Amino acid sequence: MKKRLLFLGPPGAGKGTQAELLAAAHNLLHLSTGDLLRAEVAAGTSLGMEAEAVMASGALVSDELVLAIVRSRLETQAASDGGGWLLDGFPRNLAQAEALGQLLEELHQPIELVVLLELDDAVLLQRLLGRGRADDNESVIRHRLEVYREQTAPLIRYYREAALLQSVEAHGTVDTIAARITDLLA
Ligand code: B4P
Repeated sequence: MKKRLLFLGPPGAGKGTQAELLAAAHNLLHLSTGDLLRAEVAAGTSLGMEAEAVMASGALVSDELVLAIVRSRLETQAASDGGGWLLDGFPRNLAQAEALGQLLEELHQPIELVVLLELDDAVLLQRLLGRGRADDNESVIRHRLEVYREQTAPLIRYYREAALLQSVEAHGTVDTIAARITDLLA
């Protein structure tokens, strides 16, 4: 079974929802940069204070900051049991993808599968407005979708050319989508 995974997709596609289920089912380290950043904000660390306003606007937090967080988690995981991991919401742009590639080369842990969750903007908007997180109001969501199209969507081609990408239709119930993803892991 593939156990070094990356979830890609627009905000609200359900990356966090699916990643949590899959990580629990297969004992993978679930690394959500969004969750890690929100934890820093909640703890009031200097990193959190730097990230807070950026997240509230829907823009991306600086690459240096996000990379530092991911590097320390992946190094710890590699040094412990070397078990699998699932990256959720990272990388978000080409610079992050390239830095991740270098880090994984150092750790001798290449990505085995990139799962692209695909969903229409209208459904994304509905889901996010329903979730009601601090950064889930309509104008911020629209900005996050623009940022996704400009900075994150180029990763689709990047990972497709590396023959790592598989797409999943992200309409339907949580269980239906989870089954579609599980089929790709064999
Ligand atoms: P994230 O935390 O990554 O959040 P997201 O993309 O908005 O949501 P996700 O796709 O995980 O959707 P979810 O499962 O929650 O990013 C937030 C911010 O953090 C970014 O804007 C940025 O500022 C910063 N950030 C994060 N990573 C970064 C990085 N690498 N670099 C720089 N900045 C970074 O699902 C959404 C809703 O839909 C939920 O309410 C859920 O319950 C519902 N839902 C899920 N599946 C459903 C289904 N099948 N049917 C109906 N509803 C469903």
